[in-house]
Amino acid sequence: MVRFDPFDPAIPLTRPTPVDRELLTRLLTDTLDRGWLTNAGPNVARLEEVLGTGLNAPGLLLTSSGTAALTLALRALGCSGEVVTTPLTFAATANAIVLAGARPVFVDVEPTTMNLDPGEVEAAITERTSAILAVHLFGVPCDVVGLADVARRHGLHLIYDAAHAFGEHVQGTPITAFGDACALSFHATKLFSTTEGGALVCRDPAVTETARLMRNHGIVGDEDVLVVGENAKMSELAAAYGLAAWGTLADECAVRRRVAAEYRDRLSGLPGMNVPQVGTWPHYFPLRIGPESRVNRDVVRAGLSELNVTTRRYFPVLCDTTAYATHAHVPHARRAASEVLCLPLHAGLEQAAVQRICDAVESLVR
Ligand code: T4K
Repeated sequence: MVRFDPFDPAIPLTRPTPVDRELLTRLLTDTLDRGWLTNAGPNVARLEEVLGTGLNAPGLLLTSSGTAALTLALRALGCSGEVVTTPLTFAATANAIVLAGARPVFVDVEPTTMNLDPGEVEAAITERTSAILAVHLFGVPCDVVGLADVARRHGLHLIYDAAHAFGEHVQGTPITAFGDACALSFHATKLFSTTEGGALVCRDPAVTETARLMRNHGIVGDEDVLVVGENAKMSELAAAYGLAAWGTLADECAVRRRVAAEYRDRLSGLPGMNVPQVGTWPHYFPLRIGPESRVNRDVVRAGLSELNVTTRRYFPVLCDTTAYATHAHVPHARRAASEVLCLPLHAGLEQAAVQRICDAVESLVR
């Protein structure tokens, strides 16, 4: 292998999308002057309007995190018993099911998209199943037609975790319009961020109203608690950050698409490399390093780590983790989990750095 000098400073996996600092300063100053920091403040109302219109997602509710949005969705829809889901996701997906009082049932994914396989979902349905919770992993849309068909025929709720799919569409329809509810994450590592935060979009306005109520402890008026809720509210400071981030997204996406294209150009021809197509709103670059490669994914990861390049093995299969430990039969998910290596993807990556990362990968696998 050719020797390369390590990057100094290190290359992070991602970097928060830059915000309009002048606007943020003004919004924060106004917020502090108002002395209204949370509980249905004007920044939250404005950001709900901006995102609801910008994403064509009427009724969008901001939440304190993507996890809170998922939990609210499950609870507002009344899901209980078993929820069929994917094991190839961030822990939050399954954690939300448990937090909502149900049990996750893990089934296998499709080998190519790495998203829930509708056939596997159907085979796992029992009389206790109340819902399907699917993830648009790495922004690649699920088989929305197949999953809707299974949900309809079995009378199940269908919820989407779109934490990686902010802004994406399926044949012109916004990703948030599929299923009974769709959750977004605005964590600092996401393309669109409010530092911590998320959003929920529900198909039925009555469910939106239940979720809105549950987001603030289920309290109505001054005294009554109508339903058991939680504190899933976004703060005014987080919403101000989101308002200042919204205008910078187009530039960030354009650079990320260029970086992804450079990775594709350089890595596609290498043996065993399965190089992803990223969407219009790229979050991740999940390279798959298959058995035809001379070295496996972990060797490439270790080599890049020596060069101070941060990568991630997103995601360990949840049904094999200590907390879930059901060891379900999910061979496609396990294979994907052993092959995926997310490479750095953000607008702070200069072309020369991308080329050096590709040189290093090439030298490791050749
Ligand atoms: N569903 C799915 C499918 C998800 O992926 C997630 C979250 C959720 C639901 C739940 O949404 P939230 O409740 O979180 O809103 C991160 C995030 O904590 C998590 O939000 C995210 N998915 C998950 C995929 O990644 P880590 O532990 O891998 O991130 P960390 O801290 O190692 O950072 C990764 C890179 O980002 C590093 O290179 C450093 C850089 N970074 C990180 C932070 C926090 C920054 O540059 N600035 C920062 O502020 O979990």
